[in-house]
Amino acid sequence: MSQLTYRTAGESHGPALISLIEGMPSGVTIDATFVDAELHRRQGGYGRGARQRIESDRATFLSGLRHGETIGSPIAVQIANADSRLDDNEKTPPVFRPRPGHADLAGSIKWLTTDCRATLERASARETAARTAAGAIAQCLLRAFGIECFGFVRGALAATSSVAPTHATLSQLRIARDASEVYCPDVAASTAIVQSIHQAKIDKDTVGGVCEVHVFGVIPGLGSCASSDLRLDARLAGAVMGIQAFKSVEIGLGHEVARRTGSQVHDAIHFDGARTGESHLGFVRPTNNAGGLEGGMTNGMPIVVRGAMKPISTLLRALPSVDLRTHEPTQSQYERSDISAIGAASVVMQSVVAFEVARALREKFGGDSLGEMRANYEAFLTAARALGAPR
Ligand code: EPS
Repeated sequence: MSQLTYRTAGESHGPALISLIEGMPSGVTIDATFVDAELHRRQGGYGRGARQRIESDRATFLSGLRHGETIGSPIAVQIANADSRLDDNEKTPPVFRPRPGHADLAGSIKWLTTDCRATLERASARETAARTAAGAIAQCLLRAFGIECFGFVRGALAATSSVAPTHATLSQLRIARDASEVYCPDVAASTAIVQSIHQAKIDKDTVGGVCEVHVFGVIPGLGSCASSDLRLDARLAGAVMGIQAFKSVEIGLGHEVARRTGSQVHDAIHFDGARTGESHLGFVRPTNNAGGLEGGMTNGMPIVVRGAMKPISTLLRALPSVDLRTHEPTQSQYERSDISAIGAASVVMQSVVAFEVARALREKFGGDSLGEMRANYEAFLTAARALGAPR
């Protein structure tokens, strides 16, 4: 079974979140410490609300592992909610005044109720803990193929970092990112983002931002131009847009491609026979405007994806709304929330991007065990390197 999929279940204030991952080959070492570290990172970042002082997310593996290695069966992961109170009507009352920007209004109409509670419980970004667990597990598979993912905060409001991640600077960047309160590996931009979030708190407002993920070590040929649903760029965009509050996705240059001519966009192709051991197999591209994807397939350059998150839709100062029971004008209901979750969003984005790359890797190299998958991978690389080589 080489189709890698996952599904999550769970409400924000239900007993637990669940992630069910299918299609992992056997023999992959799951670094549970890394999974928990990613869950911990997702809980952090300047601007988070009181909920994160209640929760301390940890992954409990209910199936699919033996002695810390995958066995080829579905992997069920549980993350317990400490703030579990879904059936307590006093602590978790109905919500009749929908928050502009949240799923409240659309969901209440969809499910034919004037109470937005059920909608908001599932729509809540608390669910991203389960996606982070799935993404961290996918990253354990990617590591076995030398693939590394790096997600960070590119900017928020007026602040933008000009940092240009490379494979060679990855460890330094990780240190810089993890030292930043908003997961931005650029001290000046990080300070400015923290300041903006601080100001938003004073103003009873909220802040979104831009996250970026780079994936290093991906060989050419993942994804496919054969069908639109197989294009890896389309899948990455879908995965990123599937994160709560994300409103746009860019790959490589993104929107900037529309402001340049072809000669300023397309990455020249050179060949360096001394570098065939690198992920690009010697096909060196001096620029990476394509973000590692051409024709919906990886081209051996790092994958670069950016996503913009809107500001959190629960504001301390409330916004104009309507009471769903009477249709009278009112103010949106306040629910405890974050001022900004942009740092957390960068962890989630890294996770969902990693999962899509792992899914594409499974599709191309199949196999039921890691050994079989790796043998297929090596055979492909040997054949690819032989293409066009002088005989
Ligand atoms: C969220 C509202 C807040 C956030 C939550 C997302 O939850 P609560 O109402 O319990 O304070 O903290 O995010 C998380 C709990 C999390 O772990 O990321 C929302 O409405 O989307």
